[in-house]
Amino acid sequence: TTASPPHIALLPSAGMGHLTPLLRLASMLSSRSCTVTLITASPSVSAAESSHISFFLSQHPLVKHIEFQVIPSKPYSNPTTDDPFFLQFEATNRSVRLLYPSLASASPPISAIFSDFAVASSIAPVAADLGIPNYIISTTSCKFFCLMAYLPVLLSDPLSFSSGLSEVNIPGITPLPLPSIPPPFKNPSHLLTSLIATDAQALSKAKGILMNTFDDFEPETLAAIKSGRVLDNLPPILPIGPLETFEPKKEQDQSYLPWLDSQPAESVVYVSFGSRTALSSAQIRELSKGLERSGYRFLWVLKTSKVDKDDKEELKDLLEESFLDRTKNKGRVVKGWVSQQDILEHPAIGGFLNHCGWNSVMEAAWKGIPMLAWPQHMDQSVNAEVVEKAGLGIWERKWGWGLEGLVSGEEIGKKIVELMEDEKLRGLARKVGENAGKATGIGGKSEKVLTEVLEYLEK
Ligand code: BUP
Repeated sequence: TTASPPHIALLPSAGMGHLTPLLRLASMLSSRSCTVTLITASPSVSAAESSHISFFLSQHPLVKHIEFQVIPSKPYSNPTTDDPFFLQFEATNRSVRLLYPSLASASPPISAIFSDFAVASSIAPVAADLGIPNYIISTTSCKFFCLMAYLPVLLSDPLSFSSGLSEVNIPGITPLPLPSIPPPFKNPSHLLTSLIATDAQALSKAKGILMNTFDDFEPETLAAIKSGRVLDNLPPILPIGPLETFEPKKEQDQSYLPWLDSQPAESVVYVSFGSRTALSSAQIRELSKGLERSGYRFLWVLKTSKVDKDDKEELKDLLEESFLDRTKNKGRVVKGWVSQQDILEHPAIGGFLNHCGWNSVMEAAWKGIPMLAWPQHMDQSVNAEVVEKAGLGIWERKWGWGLEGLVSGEEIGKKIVELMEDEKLRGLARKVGENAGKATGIGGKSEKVLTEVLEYLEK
């Protein structure tokens, strides 16, 4: 008998940065004839997550859906954080065992569970009991993954993050400057830190680690972790990125697209800090000054709350009317969800001022768009260094974490000019785009890795 394609269940974690890559992978598997089951936690934190899940399912009628209720955390039950996404990570982990019956009774039987790193510790015992192989999906850079995987070792030494040190050493990879370590990691009892450390300890039980990155983007770090130099008990490291996007052009309000159509090639700076970063009102003002000072055209996606449902402020309350007036031919400021895909592939876009959320980095890499990195939290400073090293962008280290200090409009303006006028960078970024295309094309390194995993899982 000929082998038939596997049945893969995918379990994402909270936040668009986690959901997006899992939906993309689900779509790729579905188009490779796998049976796909998408498992989602309900209720989701943001409106963007629920609308993307519905949209994905409407585009993929063959994909099965299991929705499970998360057992909510008690409000204010955790003294170390009130971040709704972190609380949802914890609640999801606590609730994963509820999936046991539906996973056990699935038909055809599930060949593998592909689950987010942030649920690694809770899915491992379920998968083991059911005898189903579990692959972990890393939605960040390989370099930041190394830091998370090595975190239990670092936490066991109280001096690892001491302020007297300038860098953190992880075997096999280049040292991480201390300021790039996410501040919560310095507190072992922080909810996020303890969750990540617990998940890291479960990695060795997985069958493999699928990563949304590609060999040519992080060659040294990938070589180190693959050869066991970082930790010697990790399963195979499987870079399969950049993950292909499935999102077709949306009909939703995209009034900026006709405007972009009328701008010269590579003349517009696209500004976005992802779905979870709200800049302070003072920083919003400085950024507006910076954009205006730079003299470049811009498309700016503005968010004022961590969770989209709370974002109620209007543009006119955030920016001076005179700014909006003076720049009305030079730029567009938009609120709400945009299709970043459509924007990044638009020929008018010449640069990307961004927080270095890893999905944004992989999208910019694929399109070969030069980035100005301005990390805001979590993995983003480590990602910024990766971006710089890969030749995809520039990073002004002294700006620090975006949420900490205030960067002046003058400095922002200068840096934007540097981004837009650096022809060498533009060439390097284009090359990154070519390499990304090669990796994901037929016979490319990332494509081959995914094909091999699926062949292995065929029944
Ligand atoms: Br905002 C926004 N439109 O308006 P990241 C984001 N995106 O398509 P984050 C849109 O969401 P984490 C919008 O293209 C990317 O695929 C964007 O993920 C898309 O950053 C995704 O870039 C956002 O990883 O998540 O949201 O900060 O903190 O988990 O990295």
